[in-house]
Amino acid sequence: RPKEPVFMPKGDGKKVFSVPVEYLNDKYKPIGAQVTNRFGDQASEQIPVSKISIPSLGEILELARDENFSLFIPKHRRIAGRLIDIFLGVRNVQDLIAVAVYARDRVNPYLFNYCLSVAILHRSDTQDLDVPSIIRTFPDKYVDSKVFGEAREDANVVPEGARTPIEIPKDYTASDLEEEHRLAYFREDIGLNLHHWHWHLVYPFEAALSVVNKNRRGELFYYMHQQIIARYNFERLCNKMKRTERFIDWDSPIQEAYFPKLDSLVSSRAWPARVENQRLKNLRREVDSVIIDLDDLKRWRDRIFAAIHSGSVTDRNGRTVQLNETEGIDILGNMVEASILSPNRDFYGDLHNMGHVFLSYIHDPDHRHLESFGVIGDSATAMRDPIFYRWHAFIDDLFQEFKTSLPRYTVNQLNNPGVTIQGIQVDVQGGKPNVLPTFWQQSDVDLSRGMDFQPRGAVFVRFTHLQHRPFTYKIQVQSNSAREGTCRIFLAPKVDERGNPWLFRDQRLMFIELDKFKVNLKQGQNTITRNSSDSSVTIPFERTYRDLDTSRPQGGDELARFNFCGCGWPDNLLIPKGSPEGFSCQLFVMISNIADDKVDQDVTGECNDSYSYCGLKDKLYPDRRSMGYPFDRMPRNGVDTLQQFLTPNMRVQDVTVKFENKTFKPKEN
Ligand code: CUO
Repeated sequence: RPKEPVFMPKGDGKKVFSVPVEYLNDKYKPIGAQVTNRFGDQASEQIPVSKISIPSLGEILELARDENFSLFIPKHRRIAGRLIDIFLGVRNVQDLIAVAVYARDRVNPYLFNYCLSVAILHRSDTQDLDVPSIIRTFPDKYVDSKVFGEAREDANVVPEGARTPIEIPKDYTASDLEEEHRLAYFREDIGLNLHHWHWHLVYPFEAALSVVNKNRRGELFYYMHQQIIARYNFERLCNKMKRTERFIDWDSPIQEAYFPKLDSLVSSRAWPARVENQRLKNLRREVDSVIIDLDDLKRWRDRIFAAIHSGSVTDRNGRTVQLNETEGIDILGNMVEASILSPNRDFYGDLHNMGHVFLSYIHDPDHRHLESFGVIGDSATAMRDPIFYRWHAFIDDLFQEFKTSLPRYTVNQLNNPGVTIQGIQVDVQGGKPNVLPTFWQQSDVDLSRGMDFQPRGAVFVRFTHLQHRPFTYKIQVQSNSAREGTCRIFLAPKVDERGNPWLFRDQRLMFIELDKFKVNLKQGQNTITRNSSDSSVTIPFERTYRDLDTSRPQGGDELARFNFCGCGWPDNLLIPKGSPEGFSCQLFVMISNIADDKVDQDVTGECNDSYSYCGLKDKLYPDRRSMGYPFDRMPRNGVDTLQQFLTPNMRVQDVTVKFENKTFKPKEN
């Protein structure tokens, strides 16, 4: 349709949508022809957009285009659910393009991006489509707002090719006067926040049942966030700080402050900060339809504790559902989060999500200052704030209360008769055995796609993040027969914050999963060799940042896998920072009995390399054991220490994580 107006998709410069006049916003209808001339000349290809009868957007338009969007706010979730349904409901990709093009210029951009991403992830006919990474679309959620002014200036003044990356200082949100700032490198890590955003994109808690109802999603909500807390506490100990304190006294002032230094490019406002000693208050925010008392939150908490202690929940039809050993944690995960799979959302409420909302409005609970929510109100930014970890430490404690009530693993459930681990060694090329070096690494990302109204061309920013040398596990195993097994590798600090040896009941919560993979043992002596880069927890650095790197091919199979595969712990944070003097850790390796691990399904194919925290796309969770096994339960009687816990198929090796305060430039490393 060459005569019709054309809109340029942001950033590309080569392809334009040929948009029917009827789809144009009223503002642009009268000047349709000028819009054509403005962009049409530069287009090398026009993508036709079909004229279909567009479903009414109704309530979806109630969120203005320049407001912020949060999945945790019930009204926002509801309208997101409606837009996702529209995107999922259209018959084919042509119609999806049509309705997306129509919505693009009317709907709130954050809402639009989220809903289209969820739809593309879940439609069978869009499995080979690329969802641009959120950092490409909304870099404002990930980097210091200061760089955008500079980036704009560079893009306008400095010719492409002559631009040098704009450096984001490693410490830009606080100074060392603030003790919590020692953890900023972790909380503000871009890959970490991208992982969290992706996880919630893959596991939405409110949408069509077919989208939400994934295998063991409630349990995975518990486990992935439990591991976040374990990893955060590990980092805290490395930095000579004690474990994060559960946020349980909701009437007391919150000591931790946080000033995010982020500006929203959509709302042209700064993300609100939280000064120290703020208290939660009842929320009276008509504008967001958030009218809720702190007492509501407390009632939900008490009902959930009562359910845990009674071992059963009451579903919405008044029936009793047991919280048993296998599915109990999954039910509880959905109930606490809460997802639409909660057995009874009216009664058990929406505890975890509304906790995010209460905390995110602490600075303006009744909207008198016309302020939006803080970073903890958005899954893309929540992990930046220290209060996120305190809230999730409370949430995790609820789950642990339940786990404590479960039968302990017997020796039979832990042992793998005939399999003995005889030795473990970790090697780093050119380094000492069992010493893992960490350091600072700089990387460049291109922000130009997320910035409007500027000449084209890449504008790179350079940021600094934690990194470690790749390493290799070498595990000596004796087996009395040829067999399969599951190798499970975890790491924990060797001593607690006072330097005392751990009780197993406490240390078990500190174990972070490093890897999990199937092994084929032959009869006799075996040496298992495994590279850290193959971890089932992480995705490679290149994938975390994949579509930031414009030099890489942007097509084919790699793209198709990106969406789901964008979920995964960032490889650069696989192991904690350690300390300059060398931080003592215990590496735990277990080879469990495959008979109780195995899930019969075909796991070949897409994106099967970060399943520990993210599951497998359209498949069952590929490990039948409870997530976190063997550390998810209290120990059997008589076991007080890790050594006492061990059966012959387990072994512990002391390792040291040694941080070198050196910064490597990109490519130098
Ligand atoms: Cu991931 Cu609270 O669930 O942020």
